[in-house]
Amino acid sequence: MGSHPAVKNAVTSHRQRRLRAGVFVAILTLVLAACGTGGAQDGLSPASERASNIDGLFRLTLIIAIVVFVLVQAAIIYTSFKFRRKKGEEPRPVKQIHGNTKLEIAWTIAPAIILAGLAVPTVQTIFENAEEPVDALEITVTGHQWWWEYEYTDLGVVTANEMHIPVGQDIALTLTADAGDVIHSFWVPRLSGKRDLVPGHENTLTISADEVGLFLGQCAEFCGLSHANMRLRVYAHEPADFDAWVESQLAPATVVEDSEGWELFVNKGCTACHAIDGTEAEGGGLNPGPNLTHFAQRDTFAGALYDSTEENLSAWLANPSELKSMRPDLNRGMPNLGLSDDEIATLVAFLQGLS
Ligand code: HEC
Ligand SMILES: [Cu+2]
Repeated sequence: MGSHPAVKNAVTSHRQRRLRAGVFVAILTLVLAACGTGGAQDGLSPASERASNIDGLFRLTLIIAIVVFVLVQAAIIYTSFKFRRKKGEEPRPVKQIHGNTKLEIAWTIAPAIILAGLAVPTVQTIFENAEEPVDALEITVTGHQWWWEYEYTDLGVVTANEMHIPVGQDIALTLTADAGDVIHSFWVPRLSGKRDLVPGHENTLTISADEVGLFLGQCAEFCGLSHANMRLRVYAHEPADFDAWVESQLAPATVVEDSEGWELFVNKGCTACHAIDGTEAEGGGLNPGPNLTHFAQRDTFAGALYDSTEENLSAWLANPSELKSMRPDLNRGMPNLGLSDDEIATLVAFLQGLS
């Protein structure tokens, strides 16, 4: 016939406590999971000199912060035990005090000295990382809502989202965005620092990789609807492999200009937004999309969000906005072109033939 109210309360609060403990453990697990090192986007395992400089500065700051933390916590614990109310004492201390000028001056000056000290290696790192790159490969990076365009200015290669670089060489990036776009930020934590791409303005950033591998990054400046879907990849190769990649990028597009795929590509208006070098597909316009000349050489598409599989590409052509939030009505992103299943299959085969 229902339990006593007090018993019921005890049961509820016990449950609540267990629930709270469960939530706490879940959150702690998530936070700790984020601390693992060695990830492809982990600034704590730098793979270049500049990223190492930043990492070193972070570690120095962290050590100082830990010392400060331990000292402050120790002082708090010490005072709360030492000056706690003992049995039989008045709730309000008999002797009232107000402030301590010497202590206050000390804890104002001490942080100021620590910060002034930290400023020295900080400024040093900023200058070191801003040093002119030597013998650099030049790439212009243009941030678009919501994908990356790379132009290898000396080599004549244009590609999207996936950057290929040789190991052990400085890569001089010129970072910009089109007028009318918004600010983006280029960040590959293992290869260098972070730098903004500002519409109508050019910033520079030097990156490099000491080892062969795939390094991940993403847009680090909130840039609207698909900011979180604006990812990027940097593939670092041995110089010979990089040269081979450049060669394959410079080869003419493998387009058969009277094929069914090509006809559809032209008739459905893909050519208006997408360039295929060496054909009449020039791209550009109000809402340019990635250069597709060697699209089949890319592992991923749509801001490095999806693997370039037949299934994903079919879904993309059927309704791009379902795979990635975009606003084609505002000239941001790829519109739904109302393609039939047959047309999609033909176009996917065409895209996968662009090697
Ligand atoms: C109005 C311009 C426009 C038209 C027309 C258009 N696209 Fe796109 N397309 C885009 C934009 C913009 C993106 C980049 C979307 C993103 O990743 O945010 C894109 C992305 C793509 C991608 C992924 C490229 C990559 O490397 O990430 C493919 C493939 C593609 N489009 C194929 C097509 C095909 C095939 C057609 C014709 C049926 C077409 N597009 C028509 C604007 C357009
Ligand atoms: Cu962005």
